[in-house]
Order: sequence, then structure tokens, then C-alpha cells
Amino acid sequence: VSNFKIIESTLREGEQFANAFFDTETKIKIAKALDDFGVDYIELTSPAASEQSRKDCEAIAKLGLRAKTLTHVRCNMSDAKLAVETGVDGVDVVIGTSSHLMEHSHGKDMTYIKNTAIEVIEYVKSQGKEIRFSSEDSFRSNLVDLLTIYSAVDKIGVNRVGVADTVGCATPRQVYDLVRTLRGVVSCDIETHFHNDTGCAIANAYCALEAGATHIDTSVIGIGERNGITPLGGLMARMIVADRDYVKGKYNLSKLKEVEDLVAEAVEINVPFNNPITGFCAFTHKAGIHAKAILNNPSTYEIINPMDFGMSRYVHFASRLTGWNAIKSRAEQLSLNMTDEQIKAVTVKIKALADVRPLAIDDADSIIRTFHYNLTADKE
Ligand code: HCA
Ligand code: CU
Repeated sequence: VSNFKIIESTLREGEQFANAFFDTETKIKIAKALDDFGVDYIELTSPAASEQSRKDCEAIAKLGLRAKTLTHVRCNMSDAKLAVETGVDGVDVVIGTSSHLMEHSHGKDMTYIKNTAIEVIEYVKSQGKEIRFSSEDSFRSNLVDLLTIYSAVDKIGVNRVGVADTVGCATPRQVYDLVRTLRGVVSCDIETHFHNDTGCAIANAYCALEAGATHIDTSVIGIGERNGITPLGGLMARMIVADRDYVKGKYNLSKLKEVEDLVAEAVEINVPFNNPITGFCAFTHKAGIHAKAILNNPSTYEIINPMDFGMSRYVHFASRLTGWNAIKSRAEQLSLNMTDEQIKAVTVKIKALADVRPLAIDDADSIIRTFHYNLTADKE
């Protein structure tokens, strides 16, 4: 699963998110932030979508980012020409290949798709640009049709073929099987794109890599059409566990929160509480048993080191589930010197009150402080 590349599509798929409106300035900010993070490619909305979209492609292509710029267009010559003229480094073309889309969307058959794809690919290559060919709705397409067209475009030198789970129906096992089969048929790179309708977008991306895919599409916080695609941060969480050296060496992980906050603000959402890595409680340990072990050695209950992402862990202590080790650590943070016996006694008080009502940190702190004050007062 090592050596994967990220095609970051916040500025394409992400613009299809219900709340998204990105003006030029915001797009540039997001593109620069993604570039600082270290994504390999930045994919941009089609210049055929609108006049401003076309100008924005040109503006971002001119920024001189370290990441390569791509734009994403339908598989036809006029879109391909517009795409090349924007000055981006590469063109991602897509066409629906499932019977659903062939019948109800564009109305073209496989022969037409194959001939047009070849014409478009040869043109884009002749202009010195990278080119990817992808089939929309790959998992509801006929396997023989898919392999036939992928192998035809591979033979004429396409840079990547793409597999897209457009409707989010695929299971990790289906992904593994399709990508594995495709890996045996084409020699070019394989890009994959997973929607999250059934919550499998990260797992599917991981399985795709296991099966030999080379590129994963992401968006920040997963924003996209409907409930979105594989999130950049979630993919980082999955991959750092698989290959810490590669992920840490390649991506500027401490920038993740910044990029997420920027995008969250631009589309007016909160980062979800259960977001991998940056959710507010992603590194909060609450039960007494967990807290004790975490204080002893964080690897007991943490598979990801929060420090790798510039985040910090938090040991929760103001609850009925707490234990004396957590309270001891809190007392130390408050610079209160107490024996273990005293700590155990105050823990009993905290747990008793927390059985009656929710406790704020301040409540628990003042119980500890009052207890400590009474101890010292007794002595005098
Ligand atoms: C869409 C297109 C797409 C394209 C994916 C790709 C999808 O339906 O909006 O280019 O590989 O999900 O099929 O995002
Ligand atoms: Cu999509």
C-alpha cells in the first residue's frame, strides 16, 4: 500500500457539495493550503462548467504550485480543448459506462465511448499534458466492457485509468476484486474514487491500494456530491497506521487541521465531532481504565500519535467513569501536592457528584482544590 499518490478534489468534487461556493480568492487559498500540505495533484472544476470556472483554472494553473494541477472534463473533444487551453498540467476525462448512465444520462454506446476516448487521449497527449481516462459508475458497469475500454486506452499510452464508485455502492471486497483484475490488464497507473453513501469510502480506498491502485481521490472533510467521498484526513489516519514513515515523510501532517478549518469555514460547516484526527474528541480518553493506561503509555489505547498531526491528547477526568490515576494527573497539572490516599479520597467525592449531574472541568477542579485546601488548613 506504499507509494500512493493523492488527487485532491476539494476544488472539483468538493464544489459539488451542497453548501459549496468558492470564489476565486477562496479557491486560491485552498489550493495553496493543499499544496503546503503536500498533496500530489489538485483537481479543478471543468472549464466547461462556467466562464468563471474556466478563469479560475487558468489562475490556479499559473500559481506555480509544487502540486500538479488537473481539470476534470467530459470525454469529448470540445471539453478536452478547453481543458488544455487553461494551462493545467493534466486532464482527467470521465464518461459513464454503466447501463444506467448509458441509457438515462448521455445515451452513447460502448463503441462510441471507445472511439471518442481514443481521439481525446491522443489529442491531450499531443499537447504535452497528462491524461487520465475514467469510467463513471464503474461498479455497475459490465466488466467485459470496462476491461475492453481500459485496455484499449492503456495501449495508446493513457497515463492513468480511473475507477469510480459514483453511487457509493461498492464493498471493500468488490473494490479489491475489480482493481486486482484491472491491475492484471493495464500497465498504466490506476486511480480510484469512492463515494461515501454507505460509509465505506476510506475502507474502499485502502482496499484499492492493497489491490494495486496507485492514486486515491480525496476531498477535505470528504465534501462532495451527496455525502461526499474519501476524506483527506481520514485517508491520512488510515495510511499512517499502515506506513508511518511514508506518510510522515511525504505529507506535512501538522497542516491538516488548518486545511480542514479553512474548508469548513468556506462551506459553513463544523468539523464533525467524530472526524478522524481532528474531531474535538479524537484523542480524548475518558474511562478510568483507559486513562490509567494512557497515562502510563499512550500506545495502549492510541493507534495514532496525535503529535504526528500537531494535535494533543486529553485525559478526561470530570465524570463518573473517571479513576484516581486521572485525578492524580489532574492534581499534578494544578500543582497540588497530594498523597495517593488523598487522591483516592477526592476521587470518591468527584464520582459521587458526577453521579448526580454532569460535571464541568471547573467543577471537578474546584472539588480537588477545596479538598487540597482543607488538607493544608487542617495542618495549620
Ligand atoms: C460525478 C463524477 C465523478 C467522477 C469520478 C472520476 C464520479 O458523478 O460527479 O472522475 O473518476 O463520482 O463518478 O465524481
Ligand atoms: Cu464523484
